[in-house]
Amino acid sequence: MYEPTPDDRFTFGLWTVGWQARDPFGDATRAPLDPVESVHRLAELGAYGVTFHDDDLLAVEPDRDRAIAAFRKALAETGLKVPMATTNLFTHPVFRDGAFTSNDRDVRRYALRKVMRNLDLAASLGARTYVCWGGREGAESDAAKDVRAALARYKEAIDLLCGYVRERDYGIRFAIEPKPNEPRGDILLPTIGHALAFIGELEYPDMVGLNPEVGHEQMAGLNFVHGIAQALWHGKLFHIDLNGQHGPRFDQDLVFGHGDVMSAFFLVDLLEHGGYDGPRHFDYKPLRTEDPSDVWVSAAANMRTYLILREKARDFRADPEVREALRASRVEELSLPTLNRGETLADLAGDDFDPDAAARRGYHFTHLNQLALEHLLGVR
Ligand code: GLT
Ligand code: MN
Ligand code: MN
Ligand code: MN
Repeated sequence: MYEPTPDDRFTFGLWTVGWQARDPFGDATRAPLDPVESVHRLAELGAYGVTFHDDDLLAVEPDRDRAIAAFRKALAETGLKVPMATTNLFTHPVFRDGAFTSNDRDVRRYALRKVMRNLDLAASLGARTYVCWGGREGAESDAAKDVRAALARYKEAIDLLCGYVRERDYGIRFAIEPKPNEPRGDILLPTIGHALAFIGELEYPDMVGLNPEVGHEQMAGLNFVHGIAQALWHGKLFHIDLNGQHGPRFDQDLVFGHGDVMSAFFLVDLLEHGGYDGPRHFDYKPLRTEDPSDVWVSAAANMRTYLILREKARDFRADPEVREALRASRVEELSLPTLNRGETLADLAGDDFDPDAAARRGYHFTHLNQLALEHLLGVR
């Protein structure tokens, strides 16, 4: 039960299991992890694929060609796929004021080169999605950044990179990952909504979507399930970062479900029944308290939690009492267009609607929510 297989399409960033647990107050508690070991371990646990930043491949082998060759060999031995890749535009001090939107033009030019080089590798490994997390694109003070100019440079960068991918026929789409703050005081494109609006201004909007992360929206106090529903509605959920978070505070990157579990339940319900067919990608950090062996316990926990929630969500949808409660709450009625086909606003005049009578009809949402909670808690 709850044993993951590649058909479940679970993927992990190399930087997740490989996190050495350095934080702003303390040194690493774990040694660097060889990407080759990560690939083998994740395959044994039943994952479908791995994702990486250009620099993740160099964790133990500084020679890029040799590191890539070893990675390719591990992929071939295990059958693990690389559906997504991304660029590290945040660790090196050169990116201290950002990459695509650094005030320093030379840095912006270097950032584009760094992305192009890894796009070539990503394409050769079969990746179809390229994530852009602009963690350093932002500011600590409003005097320091001309935000309108920064957005123009952000657009310039994404437009150029889309052009690069089209020229080379890589078949890759970009996924922007919003985050409100950390490491910058304020990050550009802080939420799903901001990023969606930005995409509408791009030269190739069809090539650009989102990679929302659970914790990042929750850091901003937002409802992640609503954000994902809106991304799906726009056709923009290209990829997703699953993890856990306890409300607005620093980015915790907990194991999926180890934060707001009720939200995780409704998220899985939405992903499974809402038309998302991309990888289920975990972007979490094994706790700093943990031993190297616990890293794999935590990797397995992400997948197991997802599978448990998937089963609970299916049971919830199949439960006759839930169906009755959904009807009583008129949830399905919302899918009915407000005007009939052929009707115009003028036809509304003919309605003999009694607002006082309608105001007496409650929605019984509490019962519906309790049924969800009871499925989640395993008592139904
Ligand atoms: C970094 C960040 C994540 C992003 C990764 C992609 S890197 O670890 O915290 O949320 O998804 O660049
Ligand atoms: Mn995060
Ligand atoms: Mn992420
Ligand atoms: Mn049940």
